[in-house]
Amino acid sequence: MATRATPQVLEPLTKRKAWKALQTHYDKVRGLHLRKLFVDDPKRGERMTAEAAGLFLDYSKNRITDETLKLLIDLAEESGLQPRIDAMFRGDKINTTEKRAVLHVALRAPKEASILVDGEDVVRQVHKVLDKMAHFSNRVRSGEWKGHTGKRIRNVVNIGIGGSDLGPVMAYEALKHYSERAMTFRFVSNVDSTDFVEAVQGLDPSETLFIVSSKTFTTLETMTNAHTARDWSLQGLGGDEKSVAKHFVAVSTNAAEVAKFGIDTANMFEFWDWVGGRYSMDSAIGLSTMIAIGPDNFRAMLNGFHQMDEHFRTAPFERNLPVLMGLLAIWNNDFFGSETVAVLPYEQYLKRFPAYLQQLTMESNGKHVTLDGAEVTYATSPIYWGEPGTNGQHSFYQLIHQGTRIIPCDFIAFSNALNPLGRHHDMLLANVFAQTEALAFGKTPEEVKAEGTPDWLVPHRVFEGNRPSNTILAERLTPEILGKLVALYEHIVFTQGTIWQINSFDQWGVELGKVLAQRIIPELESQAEPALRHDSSTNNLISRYRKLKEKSQ
Ligand code: G6Q
Repeated sequence: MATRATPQVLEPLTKRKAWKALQTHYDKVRGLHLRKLFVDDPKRGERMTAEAAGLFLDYSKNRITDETLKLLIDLAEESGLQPRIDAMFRGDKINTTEKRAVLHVALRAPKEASILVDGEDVVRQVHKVLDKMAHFSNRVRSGEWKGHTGKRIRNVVNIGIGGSDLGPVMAYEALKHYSERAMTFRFVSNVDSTDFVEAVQGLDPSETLFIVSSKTFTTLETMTNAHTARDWSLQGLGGDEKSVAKHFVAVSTNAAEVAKFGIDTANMFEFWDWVGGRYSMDSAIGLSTMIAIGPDNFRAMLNGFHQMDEHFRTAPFERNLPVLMGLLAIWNNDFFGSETVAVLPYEQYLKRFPAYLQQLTMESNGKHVTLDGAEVTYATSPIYWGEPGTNGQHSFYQLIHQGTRIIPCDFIAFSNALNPLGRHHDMLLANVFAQTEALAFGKTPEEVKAEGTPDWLVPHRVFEGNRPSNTILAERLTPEILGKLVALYEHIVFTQGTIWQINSFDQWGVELGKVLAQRIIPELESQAEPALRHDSSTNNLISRYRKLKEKSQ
């Protein structure tokens, strides 16, 4: 266990010594070009790299010097990063606004570990649920678990939203290569009825299992979809209420609501309030993932998560992947003023990874007050976005190369294809390397002219370069590597949240939406004209909707 001391009283971020030093330093280095940095230090591309748990990180194409790195690490230390890491792993209630521990790391702790929350060993609870999930997954996969009419289950539909959907969808897509191809997996999240209708299109209710995934079991979208699914299932199975037990299971922290819905709590897979929704894909929320890839692959994924956890907890900051990437993102965000980060996986199976990261990063660190409730005076989470390469290259990369904004990029690539075909993989990887090179070094007017470009066209073909990127290389996308990648970004978020001194684990912005919609629903559904008491815009929109609806009925 690392032993850096907790700073007695944490200064506000902009008053910290390292922050001020970084400001002075930024004025000195902001004009430096990556072209020069690489010429001055021919070994830079080998030096500014780090490797852990099978992930290789090249961060040399960031606009940094050795001094920048040193100051960023000073900032992490001055911000009490190590003590806060230790506090998380210990199970301290660091989610102060919800008075909860933050223990997604316990979800992948080995059996022999022990972490106490309110006197209970949560690792024991985790493994109990994992075993129950494995038992159930095996029964469904083998056909031992039968539907109401005696047929085996061939279709699994996960119903959930936000943290109870994005992880399962992403993991299913990412690990499709390892999935049971004889089964169909679908996901319903949106309260838009189209989502449900399309998800069950062509499915036979007698062969379909619904997993209702909801931490609270009260979320409007999920409960609406779950009731619709119940009706669909019952209708297809002759209306026998007993069939629900064979076609519905729940993943939740709320046993009372699960029972109220009619699901036998014996078929409920539990998780706990110390697992945040967006940190839950490796909890029971991953039941659909486990059924798809099997318990062994699921455990391999957990092992990957755990390896990255251990790296984050114990590695010195200068070699610590999540710490380095978190700090570099802060450098780009708070000093260069970059407002977004593009995540660009060159692996088709990771097509939902950027969408998954949007919730993880932005719901966690899209905050405007510090832990003490004071308004922040600096930018917090950048906007994360992205698409798999090379598709993005034929679309928005134009702006990344030649637009007026600086968009730091995370490129993610693998040395081995899961579906090798001829020269495809070399071509794919050539594109990754070419992009990072072009972004960093660009093309000068002299180079463009030397290609015989007429003078009037030269400015259009110039690439300024100096655009920062990280490259993450791994051997191949396996369940274990996926676990490592997700844990890497979880801990990047943690690192950033600690420096910004915000609570990365609450989501009051999401709660507000949940409450407001509940107020408006009766105003849309009531027979009598409701007395609307919103602002004039909202009142008008509601009235218009009611009129249009009436007209078409
Ligand atoms: C995640 C958020 C949010 C949550 C959904 C679904 O961190 O809290 O995205 O996961 O609102 O909530 P339930 O799982 O309770 O239905």
